[in-house]
Amino acid sequence: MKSFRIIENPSELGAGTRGSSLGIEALRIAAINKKSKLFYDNEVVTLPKNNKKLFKEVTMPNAIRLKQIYHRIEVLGEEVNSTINEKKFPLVISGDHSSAAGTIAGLKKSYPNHRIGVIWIDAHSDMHTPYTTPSGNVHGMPLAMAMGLDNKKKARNEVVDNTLDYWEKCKDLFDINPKMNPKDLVFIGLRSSEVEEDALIEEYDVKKILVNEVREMGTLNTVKESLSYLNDCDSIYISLDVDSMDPDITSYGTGTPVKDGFTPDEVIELVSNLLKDDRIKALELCEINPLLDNKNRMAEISLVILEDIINIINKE
Ligand SMILES: [Mn+2]
Repeated sequence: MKSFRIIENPSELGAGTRGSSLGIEALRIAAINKKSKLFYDNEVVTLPKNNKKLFKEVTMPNAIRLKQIYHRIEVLGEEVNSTINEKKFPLVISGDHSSAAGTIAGLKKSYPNHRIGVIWIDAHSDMHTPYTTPSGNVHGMPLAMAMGLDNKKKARNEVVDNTLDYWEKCKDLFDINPKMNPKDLVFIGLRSSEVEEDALIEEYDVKKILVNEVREMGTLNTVKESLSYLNDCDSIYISLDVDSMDPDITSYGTGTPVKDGFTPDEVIELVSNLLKDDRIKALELCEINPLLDNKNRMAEISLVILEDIINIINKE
């Protein structure tokens, strides 16, 4: 049995569309309606809301709210680190995906000598930087932060000094930069990335397994291939963006939906089987946006995914 600690991180500072900080509350409501004990049987730690910052004017257009996001990923990273130190398994539920930079940093802080692997189940590659981002939304940057990449070769933005100060702080979080290597990253379900990100994926030959490839080889072989690719990693983190799923099968209750993704069952099979490997040390689910949804469907589907995963793992 794994002893889970749910870390609720109701922050949406990194998203371009408002509402993902409500994803956690939406998940709780789904749990109450479905008589789920997810938030009752497991220990829950809730990080403070930080929505007030959204009333402030944007001063860093190439990395919007980066100062506040830096403070948030630090707080989240500390919580992930203390959860692991207390021999619990962090199940992070976040608003927007910029949080992942904090979770990876927390894992690296717990295991500074470990080689960290990351399995990124997401429609997007989230490898932008302030130099390359077309939107300025930091939820498209957490992997570049964790890997300490600037991608100046593909720069399109003139980035102002203050932004760079905080970008450096984010990369240097907990005085470890980089936290991981692009060779230790696996994309599963990637189907929407921009040319600047594609250049990095090509330069570092990042491993990716597309939705149709998962279907061809099956979820179990995908799990085996991902874990054997990360053979030299000591600790692994799984990041699950709900937009990895097909919005036409699931819901459009997420900020940046992309068609032709996974079914919920495929996600359950992937994640529950990945978690059987003891090197998996943290799991995160993010980007539920109930304001974009119809009758809270994405939260209900996410609840089923989390419950099934925990049940399968605890039956082992
Ligand atoms: Mn994402």
